[in-house]
Amino acid sequence: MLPATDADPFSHDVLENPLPLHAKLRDAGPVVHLERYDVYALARYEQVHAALTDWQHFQSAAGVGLANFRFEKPWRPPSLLLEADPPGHDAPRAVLSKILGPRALRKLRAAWFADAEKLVDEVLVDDEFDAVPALAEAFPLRVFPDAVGISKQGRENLLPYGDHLFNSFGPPNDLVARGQAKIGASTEWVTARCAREELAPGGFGAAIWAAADHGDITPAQAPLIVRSLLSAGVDTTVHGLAAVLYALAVNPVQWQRLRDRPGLARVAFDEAVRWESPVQTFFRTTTAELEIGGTVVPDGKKLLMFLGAANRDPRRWDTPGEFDLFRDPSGHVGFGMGLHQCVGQHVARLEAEALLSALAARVRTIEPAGPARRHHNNTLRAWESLPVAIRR
Ligand code: HEM
Ligand code: OVM
Repeated sequence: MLPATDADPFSHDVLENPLPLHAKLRDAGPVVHLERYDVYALARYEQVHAALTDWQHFQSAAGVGLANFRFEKPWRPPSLLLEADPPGHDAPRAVLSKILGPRALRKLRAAWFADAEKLVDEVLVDDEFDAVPALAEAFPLRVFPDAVGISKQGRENLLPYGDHLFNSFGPPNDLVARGQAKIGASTEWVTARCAREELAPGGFGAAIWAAADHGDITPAQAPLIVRSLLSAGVDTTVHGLAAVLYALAVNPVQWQRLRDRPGLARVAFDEAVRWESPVQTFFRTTTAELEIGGTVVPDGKKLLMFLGAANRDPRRWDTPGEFDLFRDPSGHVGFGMGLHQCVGQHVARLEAEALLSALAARVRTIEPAGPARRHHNNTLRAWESLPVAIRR
């Protein structure tokens, strides 16, 4: 028998604290019917991992949100990466993998470390500050748009655009309605930034256009691939950095470990991506009648993968609720897995390594200085405010 629930994963209660729903879904069975949306939920690591690594049966081209692109018109032209299947997915993916790969990022490393040190020195003038605007937002906004190569003007559109995009993967609830009312201008601004003549030489954007000149992708594909960077590259790292700062602030023993061994910065970030899962969920669509854990899921159904629940599944992780720099977090699905696994993960890790290294070299203790506040988003586990007190 297929377990079912009328719980709404996109209600404000759940967005404030999704952990109780995650536990309930994992314990209900390998697949659970969400009656409210007629979709199938996967919350255990085994089934989420299996769905992520089987693109033939769990497709993305019908959209990775609740909307089924077979029947509903997408609110923007679909992403050539996220919302595509092979063979169309292959060329855009190959191009971005190279442009955002570890080798290509080596030339940004020194500058990003220097930028992080400058920002941290500015922020540490105060011994109390809000780490969300001061660090988690400020650092990506300082380095990433420059790396893409877009104009300075209008960058305040980036976070609202991403926030609305990640809301739009969920149901058309109040969060989407509020965004829709004011997102038109940001969408126009983002779209305009993707043109060849807008992108500074040497940046990720210019490299995408160079790949079109080289014939690896078509000129018509280039602007949409630039759009993927502006869509997925900012809010994700903001909330990823906020997650690791929160984790370290509430776990002083882990902060001391990082201070003692600054080489743990990367592990700290990946462990925070596991522990918090800044991207909580994505959907897939079944391409055949499937059997999952003994129950039958019909063809053409939307299926919701709870990355955050898989990343804390006690069937896979020891003491999953603990943020622990001595564990090996590899294998977490916070960046996805398989064909669509985050193509920007090396960018995200480099940002985190730069910022955490600068902090660890300067800050003896960091602790909460008031209640942290969440920002509700249908897809992101996001932050509004994270007041901290530091001692140098
Ligand atoms: C894909 C999470 C940072 C660009 C993904 C996926 C996840 C994810 C879970 C898989 C989607 C799926 O399977 O349907 C994150 C997290 C980040 C982050 C948690 C930060 C902590 C970035 C950055 C960029 C980026 C910095 C750009 C520079 C992309 C793109 C895809 C993707 C273009 C689609 C790849 C494909 O479908 O082949 N990300 N991401 N992400 N990410 Fe990230
Ligand atoms: C894209 C895109 C947008 C949002 C998220 C994402 C997490 C990718 O436009 O390709 O990956």
